[in-house]
Amino acid sequence: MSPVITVHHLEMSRSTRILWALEELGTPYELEVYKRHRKTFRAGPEIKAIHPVGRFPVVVIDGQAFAESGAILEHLAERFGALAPTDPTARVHYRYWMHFAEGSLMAPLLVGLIMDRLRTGVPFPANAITGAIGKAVNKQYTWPQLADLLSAVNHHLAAHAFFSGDTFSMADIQMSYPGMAAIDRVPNAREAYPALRTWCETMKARPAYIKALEVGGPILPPSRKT
Ligand SMILES: N[C@@H](CCC(=O)N[C@@H](CS)C(=O)NCC(=O)O)C(=O)O
Repeated sequence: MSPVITVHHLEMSRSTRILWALEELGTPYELEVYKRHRKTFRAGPEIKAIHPVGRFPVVVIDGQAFAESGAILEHLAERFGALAPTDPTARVHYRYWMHFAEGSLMAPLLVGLIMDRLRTGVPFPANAITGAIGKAVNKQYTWPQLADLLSAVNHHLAAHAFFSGDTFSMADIQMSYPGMAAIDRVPNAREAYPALRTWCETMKARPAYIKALEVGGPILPPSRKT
């Protein structure tokens, strides 16, 4: 019997990954959609009633609440016996990228985003000073950090079609949010990381990804270039 699954999904967020995984698995699920605050872009506190961490995604499977995207994806892979490689070499890649997404790549991406907001999200004329600080932090810390990390991603994808090697897996879904955010938001990423860009385009063409966006809306917020 199929498990009863409810996805608590925050618009324009990492929880799109869970919708995508469930569409790939072809299993039914219920959806609860939460909106971001228009100014702060934060989520409200209601989700804490479902899971105390108060972050998205949260998935309830047969009455038990699960949080943390990577852990949810691994649980789904085990439960459905799908989208995780069994070959030992592929499993090494799989585990590495499953952890790399949130453990290494997301932190500098978020710092970059926040530093950019010091220019665009602070009123004039204070934003001249805060923007200069943000720009300096990004130049000295964020962009060099991301250059190292994204070069490693690009290097892997230049040699392998997918993150676990030859076959699509949950590792591709887990890497989708930082991978797509990097290509969309990091200066010159499209030119500097062509294998990552091609992989992003391949992922965006998958029917289950397209369905997840139809159901849950865009994965990223609109970019604020000005
Ligand atoms: N590492 C966690 C991150 C969870 C997280 O921070 N989610 C964001 C959405 S992308 C969130 O819930 N933000 C709500 C807020 O900050 O108010 C995961 O991958 O599940």
